[in-house]
Amino acid sequence: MKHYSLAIAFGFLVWLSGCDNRAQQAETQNSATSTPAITTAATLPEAATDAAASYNLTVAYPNLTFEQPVEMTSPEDGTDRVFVIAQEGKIHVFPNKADVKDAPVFLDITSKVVSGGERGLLGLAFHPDFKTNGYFYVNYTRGNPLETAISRFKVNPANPNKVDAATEEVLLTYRQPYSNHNGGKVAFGNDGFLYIAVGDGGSGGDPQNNGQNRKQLLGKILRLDVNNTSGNRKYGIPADNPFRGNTEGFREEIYAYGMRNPWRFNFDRTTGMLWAGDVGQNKIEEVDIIEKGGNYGWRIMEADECFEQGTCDKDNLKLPIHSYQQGSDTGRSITGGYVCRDKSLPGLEGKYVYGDYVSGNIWALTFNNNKKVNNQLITKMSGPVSSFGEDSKKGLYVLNYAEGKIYKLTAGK
Ligand SMILES: [Ca+2]
Repeated sequence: MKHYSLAIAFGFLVWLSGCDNRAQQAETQNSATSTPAITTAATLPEAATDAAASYNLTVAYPNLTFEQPVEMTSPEDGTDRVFVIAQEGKIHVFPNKADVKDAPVFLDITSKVVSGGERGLLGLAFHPDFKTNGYFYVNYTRGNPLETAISRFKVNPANPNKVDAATEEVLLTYRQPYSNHNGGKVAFGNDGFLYIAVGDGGSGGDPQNNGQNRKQLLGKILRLDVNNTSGNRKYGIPADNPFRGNTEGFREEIYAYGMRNPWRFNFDRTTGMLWAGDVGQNKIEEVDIIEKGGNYGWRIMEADECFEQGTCDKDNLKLPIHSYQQGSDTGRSITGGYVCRDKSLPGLEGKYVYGDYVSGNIWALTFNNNKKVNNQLITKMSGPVSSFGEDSKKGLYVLNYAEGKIYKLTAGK
């Protein structure tokens, strides 16, 4: 496995990152100190501002513990239910109440999923008309040779908390040449189209140059019209997809390219803007505002810098709105979050809240006209941040991958 592991320090796998250098860095770091790489709040450099004391992480559902949770989301169907993915291949469902006692299995496809490291059941998106059609979409890895499947399932009409796995309709598959960098997020935009995060295929340094190769789906954000079909495809190509009808052999599913591993992206529910955290290689983690047809640079660039060279042609490449150098105080693997629309967090309204898987840091990025104003550390998770989540009231949550607990982001005193 060519991914960065903190197994020595914590007894579980760190994923999403990806190369031998980082594994070596981690081992060096861990053998050099007897304490974990995660720092305490007292040692944070830019961190300890007033804002840091103003936000807390509170266990949202004390009775519930999940096996390696990687996603939390809610359909807008009026039921105020929460859905949580366990990476091995299960989706749990429960009412959004703090004292909820258990979280029954909504869907179990563990027998189909190849899980472990960065593989598994990784993404879930409810159709905008889920309330009437019962459709939802998942992103998971399977098979030998390994591939990603984007599939649709349909909820049991007689039991809204149950799904027959046999309802699966596979829409799209693509080979995964290495076990890491499988992307994972799926979400519907305000345009009603399904967006898919696709990593560069893995190893380290994108050896196949997939990010820049528009004839491949790897290293991209894709956009599909799941309400139509076209030719042999079980989905349509939106009329304004940037490479629709091209004569160069580019994949028409592509919405944006030059991504490394955009593990988590989300739409701002108010503005519709698409925000992604793209996991860095050896040096830099980045936040991108994803625009149609944009080339986000990988592997020419790693965030703001030329990748492994002094100079490179940056023309026509999209730069991140924000980036941070990897380090024990900052982090080593970004987890993209949400533009906060939680009314209980007025101080974070309209800010992009995201974190780092390795350090547990959680920041709020203030922006104006797509430019960064500032970036504040607001709190810190004791454990790996696998994902952020939203409930149907736009409440903001953070998933602790190792503990299996879900935390609500709350305002302090
Ligand atoms: Ca980039």
